[in-house]
Amino acid sequence: MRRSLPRRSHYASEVKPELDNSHVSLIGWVHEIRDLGGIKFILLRDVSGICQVTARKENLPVEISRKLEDIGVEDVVYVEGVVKNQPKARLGVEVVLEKIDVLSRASRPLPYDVTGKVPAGIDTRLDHRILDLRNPENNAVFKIADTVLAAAREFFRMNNFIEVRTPRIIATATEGGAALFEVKYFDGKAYLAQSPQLYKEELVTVFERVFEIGPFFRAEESHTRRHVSEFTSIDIEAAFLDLYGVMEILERLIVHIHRRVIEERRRELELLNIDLSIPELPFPRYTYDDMLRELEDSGLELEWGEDFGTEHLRILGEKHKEYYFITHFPTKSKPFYIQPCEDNPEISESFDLMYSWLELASGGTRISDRKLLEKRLIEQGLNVKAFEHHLKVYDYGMPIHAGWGLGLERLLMVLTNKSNIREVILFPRDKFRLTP
Ligand code: AMO
Repeated sequence: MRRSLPRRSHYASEVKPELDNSHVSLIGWVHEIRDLGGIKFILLRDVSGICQVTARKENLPVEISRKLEDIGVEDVVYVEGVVKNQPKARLGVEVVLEKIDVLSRASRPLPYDVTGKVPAGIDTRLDHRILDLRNPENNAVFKIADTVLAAAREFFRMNNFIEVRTPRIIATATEGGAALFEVKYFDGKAYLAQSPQLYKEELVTVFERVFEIGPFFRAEESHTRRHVSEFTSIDIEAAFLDLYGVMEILERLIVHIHRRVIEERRRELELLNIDLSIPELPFPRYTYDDMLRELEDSGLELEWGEDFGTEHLRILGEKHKEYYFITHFPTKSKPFYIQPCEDNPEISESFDLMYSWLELASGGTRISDRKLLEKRLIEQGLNVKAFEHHLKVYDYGMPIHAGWGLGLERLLMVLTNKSNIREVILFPRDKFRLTP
């Protein structure tokens, strides 16, 4: 027999002054209890928000009063009552309790304060992640993430991209060997994919425009606030475009995401105290050489060809506070698949999308000529034989193509104004964290 499930008439956020005198039923978690003797306030939380339930003991049957004595925070409860306008309550309204049932009891005391009144550092928060996420401010980030992902998919479909899924278990590195996770694979070994790079390039010969959103893995030795071992990459690859074409797609995607987040997540933005606006197009574009000159002017010189370190990025970020592109990096600083410029092969058709000092995405035009790709593999000290399957595809008709990879979590840090990437990942993984 099917068991009867508790049913709510309204979500907490739907309890509004318009419902004055209506009878409602709610289900949720007990967020907070305030007991003033004769009167008890229960803040009831569900996915939509928090609503005040007021129990005046003198008006209640003994049996219900007894149940109320026993209520603890984070218990799951079913509540029935009548809505009353109450200017003193947080939503201008309260539910005057008539009935309460405990559907599931939480242990007490709980190891962590969900309300956030007891401040906790990021490690304590992550150790108790599920309780931490029950705090509406902390889970607001992930409701925004939900909108970001839906908006990205919507944008890609509108622009004729097809969603693909490439392997996470792979035989060769694409983004440099150092950060590879090795896994035992039956009697041999394999690696966890660092990006969908080679597969997405191959797939443009079938679908012309592809995108993928998925987890990728990097064995990052350095413990920073912007690197983790498992991150989500939003990747595209498009035939018949060069770096300029895909940069335009990227900036339009960012604008589309801002627009959707503003439209759909007003409550979450308010909770996080964020005044999000739609960035202006086009984003400013600077070359690597422009940036080198800026650094020189600030007294922090960098040798041509070197990658920007954190201290360089911090200086650039002080002047460029929002979204901007850096283009034409030295070829030797970029992966083997990036196209060198025809008129100066020392420079590549590459770019990074930045927000202040944070790198959000990188991409570029790819090499579409097999001979040149083989030459670049050798120059980078890679084993050409290991790439045989990939190289063959270049004999089957490989168009000019370009693409990029955008770190979802880095973008979320920008949208939610968080300074540690771990805050925008449900269960982050880094060198020092494999649980929960
Ligand atoms: P890249 O290695 O620059 O390029 O990665 C692209 C974007 O992914 C994010 N990212 C990370 N986020 C969190 N933790 C990490 N350890 C981490 N590593 C990368 C960043 C970064 O900008 N195949 C190319 C992309 C392309 O050319 O299409 C690539 O992987 O936001």
